[in-house]
Amino acid sequence: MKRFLSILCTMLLLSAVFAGCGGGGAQNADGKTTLKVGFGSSIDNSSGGQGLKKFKELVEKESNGRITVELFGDGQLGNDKSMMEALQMGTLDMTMPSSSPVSEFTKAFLAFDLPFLFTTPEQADKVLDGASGQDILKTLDTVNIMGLCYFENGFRNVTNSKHAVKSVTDLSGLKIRTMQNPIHLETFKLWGANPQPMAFNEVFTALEQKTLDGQENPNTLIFDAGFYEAQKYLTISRHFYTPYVLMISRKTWDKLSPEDQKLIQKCADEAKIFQRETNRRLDAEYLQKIKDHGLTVDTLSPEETAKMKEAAQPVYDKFSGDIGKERLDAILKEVQ
Ligand code: TK8
Repeated sequence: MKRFLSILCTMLLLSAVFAGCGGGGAQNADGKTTLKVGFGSSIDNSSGGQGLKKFKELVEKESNGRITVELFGDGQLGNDKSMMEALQMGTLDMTMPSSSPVSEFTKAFLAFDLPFLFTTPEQADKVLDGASGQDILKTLDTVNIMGLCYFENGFRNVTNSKHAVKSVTDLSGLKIRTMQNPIHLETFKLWGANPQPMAFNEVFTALEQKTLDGQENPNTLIFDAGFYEAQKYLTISRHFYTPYVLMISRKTWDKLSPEDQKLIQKCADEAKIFQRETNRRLDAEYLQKIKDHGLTVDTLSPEETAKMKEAAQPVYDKFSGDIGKERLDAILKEVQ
């Protein structure tokens, strides 16, 4: 019954969003604009959702209510990939996927999927906000999307229901859900696991039904999506860092006046700072909640981290052509 109701809700919402308005960024007769934003996780509890709320608040205030931002969370409007497709068609105005599925649209984003690329959030900020990150964001131009800026999903950790993972050998044979991304898939294979690419909104059920042993996500989402309820072990491995990419449909963008474009970019940049701070605070807070819930938490030792990094090294070469060799070299220099 619950499932039926949620499907019904989704259908109603979808028809509300896609019907009638005939595309995104609709300017109403009174000159007002409504921007519809879809997101895969919760609006109220996840750091991404709180960042989007900040964006909404700023845009509505700065435009004196001329622009309204409507937020649809929990994958109500689709998953990361299908929402990006809706942006391309102009049936949805904005979304904020993790960077990893974005690489299906433009390969340059694969740079951020490299294992252990960043060790601190400050390193990530520097690359994302600097020339390399901005150059990668610009590649969205080729797919009818305008990239605004990067929010933070964060450092990803492994959970599972089988046994404690303290070394790369402990990953052996574990069925771990990964995002739909070739580097993530290849990396987990190199670590001896049995990776299962899957959309985010299918993960909870698969963990509950034990068709998966585990998954990997930042602490904030492990808590927010309720994965901890179906998992017993968490390893703080920080093996990938995932930015969120805040983006707007090119069709919507082109309908906005230059002043409104400027306003939206400014609010996105401001919300970004708030969101990153919020994410870094919640990462620690939600880890405590996961512990309180009774999960066994291990932190990967520096020696084991080095071993995992070494084992995954082949992906750096294998994907350097897709990323662009010069681009990759520049990033590697910046993180040295
Ligand atoms: C939410 C996704 C999710 C991501 C994943 O929209 O799929 O594991 O971490 O947060 O972007």
